[in-house]
Amino acid sequence: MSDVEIIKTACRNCHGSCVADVYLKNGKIIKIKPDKNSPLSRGRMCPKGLSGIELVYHPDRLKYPMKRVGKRGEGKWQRISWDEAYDIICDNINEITEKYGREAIAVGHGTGRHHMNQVIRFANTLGTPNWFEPGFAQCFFPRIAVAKMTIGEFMPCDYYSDVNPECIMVWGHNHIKSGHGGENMFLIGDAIKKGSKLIVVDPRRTELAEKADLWLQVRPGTDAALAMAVVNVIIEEELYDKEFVEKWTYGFEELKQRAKEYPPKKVSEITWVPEEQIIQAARMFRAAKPGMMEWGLALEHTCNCVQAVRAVGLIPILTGNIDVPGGWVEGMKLIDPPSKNLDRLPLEQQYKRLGFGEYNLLTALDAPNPGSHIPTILEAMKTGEPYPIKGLLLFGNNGLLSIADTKNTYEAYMANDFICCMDLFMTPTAEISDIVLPAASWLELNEIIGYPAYSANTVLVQKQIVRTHECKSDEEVFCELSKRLGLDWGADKPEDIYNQQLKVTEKRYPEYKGIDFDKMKELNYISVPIEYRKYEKSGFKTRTGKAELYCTQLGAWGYDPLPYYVEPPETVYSQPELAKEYPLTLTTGGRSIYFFCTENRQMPSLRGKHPFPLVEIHPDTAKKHGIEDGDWVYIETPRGRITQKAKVTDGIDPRVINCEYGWWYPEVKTPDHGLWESNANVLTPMSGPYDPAMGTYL
Ligand SMILES: Nc1nc2c(c(=O)[nH]1)N[C@H]1C(S)=C(S)[C@@H](COP(=O)(O)OP(=O)(O)OC[C@H]3O[C@@H](n4cnc5c(=O)[nH]c(N)nc54)[C@H](O)[C@@H]3O)O[C@H]1N2
Ligand SMILES: Nc1nc2c(c(=O)[nH]1)N[C@H]1C(S)=C(S)[C@@H](COP(=O)(O)OP(=O)(O)OC[C@H]3O[C@@H](n4cnc5c(=O)[nH]c(N)nc54)[C@H](O)[C@@H]3O)O[C@H]1N2
Ligand code: SF4
Ligand SMILES: [Mo]
Repeated sequence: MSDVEIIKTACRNCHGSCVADVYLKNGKIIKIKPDKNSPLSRGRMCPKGLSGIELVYHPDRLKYPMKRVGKRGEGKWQRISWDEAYDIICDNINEITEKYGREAIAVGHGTGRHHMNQVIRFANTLGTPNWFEPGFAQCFFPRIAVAKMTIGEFMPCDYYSDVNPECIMVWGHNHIKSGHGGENMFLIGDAIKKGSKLIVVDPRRTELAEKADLWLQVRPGTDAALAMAVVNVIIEEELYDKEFVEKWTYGFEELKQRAKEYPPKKVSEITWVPEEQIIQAARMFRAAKPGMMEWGLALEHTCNCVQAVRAVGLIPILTGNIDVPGGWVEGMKLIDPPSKNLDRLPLEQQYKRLGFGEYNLLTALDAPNPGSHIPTILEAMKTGEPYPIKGLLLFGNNGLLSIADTKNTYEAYMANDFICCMDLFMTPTAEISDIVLPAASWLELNEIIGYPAYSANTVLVQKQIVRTHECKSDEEVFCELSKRLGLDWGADKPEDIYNQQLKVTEKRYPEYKGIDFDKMKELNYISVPIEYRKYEKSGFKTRTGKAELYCTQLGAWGYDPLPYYVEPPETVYSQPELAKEYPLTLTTGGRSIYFFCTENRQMPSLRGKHPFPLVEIHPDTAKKHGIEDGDWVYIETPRGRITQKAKVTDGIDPRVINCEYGWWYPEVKTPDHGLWESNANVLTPMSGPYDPAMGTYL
């Protein structure tokens, strides 16, 4: 084995950062093993990360740039050089800009990957305010934005101290399989083994719900009401942390009045959760020291997303579980995210951001991370109103699978004059582009990882270990495109940006004097100890310096500063007539450990474990419709119809079904690759109403 080199790198095949030992022989990766000292995952990796060799050398990878030669979507492609690809992209950007202005170019990316902030930086540098991400207004960012307004910063769960959480409340989340930090799947297991009690709020009896001491089987979309009832019990029974509330929170009296509107009995009728369980959840969480709140995506997939997130977020605040070991903890900010070059985007362009003036938490100049509103962008593509969008640059965005109402997205994307799509594979979305670019996988690119939201007190590196064919990292493409367009990107190569980020590390932590990307590659990862209760020194970084039970920023924008519940727009209660034809409530979340969003369906070792999309149906409902376990069934909404395989289970309410999202069939060789067969977003609506503050669609 002497000719084998072992290189440590962080896996980024999901949002996590498990460190891997990658075995390299004659320039080829021959083995991937978890690094036993990995600071976050502690020596573990999941099947997605371990399938890295399959990913890197997969025969279907995009290998070189290509241009469309047939009709759009016809599947006819011709290989071109990178040089020619750059020329075509620059020519189209210039032509569209001349005719319609820079804002007519939309820049899209997918879920938070290495290049997320770099895509935003590229859009700002380019001079368009219209960047978007399918998950942005409906995934994770609402939690970040709400946390910033409420407690000054997003605070991840602290699994890293000596203190094991006594109780973990898992709300709309299933982080034994998924979640915003992949490695948490191992850490939640460790915490349970060490004795953490578990309260799970989920319409499905998930793997975590199976292990729970208390499972609240909530009606989908009613979490804001349920959380306010828990808040009601915490306040009425005086279960809150009196000292913390008195000293460190703002607006307790106002919250108390609002919570009176949500007594458990009334909320039980709204949410289908028994009254006693609501009371028990409040008491159990309060009795725990510390208690940890793990909140997930489900809260954000409603058009009342901000208030649902706010309501759930108040529970750890009222119980004083903020910036304490084993609770929510403010990260140590070893580095900042890369600069987004917002200063390169002129003010008059910022005013043109689609959705500006309506969804302030998403689009306003003082929004935490201004981005544009997807339904408004798609409308602009289709109708030219309020102004035309004519060019679409996509960097890891499989929007035909991931954005609601696929038919609408398809029509909107197709209406563009020019689409460039950078991806690892020829997805249904790449297939309707004019240019496709081959992206590097996690084993083929350099990156620095360390956002406070994920890894709190640790920075890690991801290394370019191999390169296959002509793939490049997205960051390299941004550098080159900026150069060719004569734009000020602020760096010659991606590593310059990482070095800029590490300057912050050096400044904040003198023990890392002289650190740069090369040094980081030697160190692999660095951590600093967490300091707790930082607010005692400097207050919370909110407008009032307190944890805001009453949110002054939402109030200043004219939104309700206190959480409230509204019935979702398409339910058996809000639309009883429609319910006669469509009597079941559908959810389309819930992830599989073998897939990441719309990815991995072409990976034999992963697909082999989960070959078909599954729709969960209660045995009574299945019987009523003559369905047996394993049958292919139709699922239909007013938008369309798809088919998935029935998984008959009493872990779901007879009135609810859950189908899987992200399904396309790479093995189907027509250019749509089965896009319309099993894709949950054929079923979902995009027509509004939208969350007033965030613009979130259902
Ligand atoms: N119905 C329903 N819809 C949903 C959801 C749901 O639960 N239900 N979830 C929503 C959420 S939370 C999210 S975040 C979105 C996700 O939606 P997307 O982000 O659009 O989906 P992904 O499949 O994660 O990523 C898109 C593409 O990025 C490619 N890719 C991977 N790495 C790279 C890279 O380094 N560079 C480039 N250029 N490409 C890369 C992948 O191959 C993939 O084709 O979907 C949303 N849509
Ligand atoms: N393995 C794997 N990991 C992933 C992903 C993946 O696709 N696969 N995707 C990544 C992405 S982009 C994201 S955003 C995260 C998402 O990860 P999570 O935050 O864990 O989100 P989901 O798994 O979609 O849904 C969590 C749970 O919410 C439940 N749920 C559905 N509707 C409701 C509701 O109305 N209320 C409540 N309380 N619960 C409800 C579902 O049944 C599900 O069990 O995971 C990331 N990590
Ligand atoms: S959890 Fe995420 S980071 Fe860890 S091995 Fe799996 S895919 Fe990689
Ligand atoms: Mo997401």
